Amino acid sequence: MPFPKPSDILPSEITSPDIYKQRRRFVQAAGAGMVAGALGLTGARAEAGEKLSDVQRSVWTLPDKPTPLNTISSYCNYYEFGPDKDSPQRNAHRLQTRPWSISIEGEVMRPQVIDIDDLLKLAPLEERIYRMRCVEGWSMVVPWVGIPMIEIIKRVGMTGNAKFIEFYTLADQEQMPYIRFPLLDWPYMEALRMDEAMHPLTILAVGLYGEVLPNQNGAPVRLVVPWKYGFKSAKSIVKIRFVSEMPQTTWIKAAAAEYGFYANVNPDVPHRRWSQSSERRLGEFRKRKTLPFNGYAEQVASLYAGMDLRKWF
Ligand SMILES: Nc1nc2c(c(=O)[nH]1)N[C@H]1C(S)=C(S)[C@@H](COP(=O)(O)O)O[C@H]1N2
Ligand SMILES: [Mo]
Repeated sequence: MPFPKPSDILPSEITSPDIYKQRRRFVQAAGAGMVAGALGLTGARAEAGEKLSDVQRSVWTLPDKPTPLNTISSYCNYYEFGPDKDSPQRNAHRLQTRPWSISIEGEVMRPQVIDIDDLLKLAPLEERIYRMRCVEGWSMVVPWVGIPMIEIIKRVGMTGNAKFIEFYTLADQEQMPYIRFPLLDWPYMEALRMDEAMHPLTILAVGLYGEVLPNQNGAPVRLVVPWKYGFKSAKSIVKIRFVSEMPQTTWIKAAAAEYGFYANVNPDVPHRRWSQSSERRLGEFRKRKTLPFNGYAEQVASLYAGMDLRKWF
């Protein structure tokens, strides 16, 4: 799966575990002022926009020009906060991202509840510039900050029965104004096959542009799987469950004919109601051709060798 060459990683870019485990993840943003300073020693605030410290550049990155932060954080899908592209931006300030923990259960050797601040110390934080493609036909380029999903899998250890992995997200009527409406089957749940979850491109993101994630982009932690349509990338995860059977996800329950389990970006397989052959990158006028696996074919196509991708869309 070429594109990162280990030789491309300079030793100076690798923070030794001793260092990153001790250091606080959050450095005080200049504008955060006295309040952050007063709370500073715990590092527990982790507000959107706070700068993340010790972020390493990853070789799993593309040379595309990132979409502006302002666009990424204002043109969102997060139905718990409303149905329009700008509703998440308007409503997600109500989300409390601390304290926050993720329960890891099911077919694992060491089931556990991980506090978000411990999760941040599991591995060095990496910045990765990824292409993201929504099933609706728009795309963007996002400089995520996160850790590889494989690090969590290694920490809990999977049993021999673990074949799929489910990501459940928060569904709290107090904080999320649209949970009371049946837009989707709450809580929002997405899932991956185990080898997809273990692929080095699959990350849990905690930031973008070097800063703590805006709530509307899935704070405090969201999945990112860049070769799949955006809806696979579940936001604000509270539970990860290892299972033996392929689950019914939220979008399959909503419209099984339109949203498949795999949801790999595929210009040759139209959505029931529109073509997927091209896309509009936010901020650009002319449409681009959509690439198989969103441009990551070289890295991931082998995961699907021998599968009929029209059937397994
Ligand atoms: N919990 C939750 N996660 C979600 C969604 C959602 O509505 N709720 N929308 C998905 C869809 S359709 C897309 S395209 C991406 C959008 O992520 P972004 O707003 O950070 O670009 O989030 C995905 N994750
Ligand atoms: Mo989407």
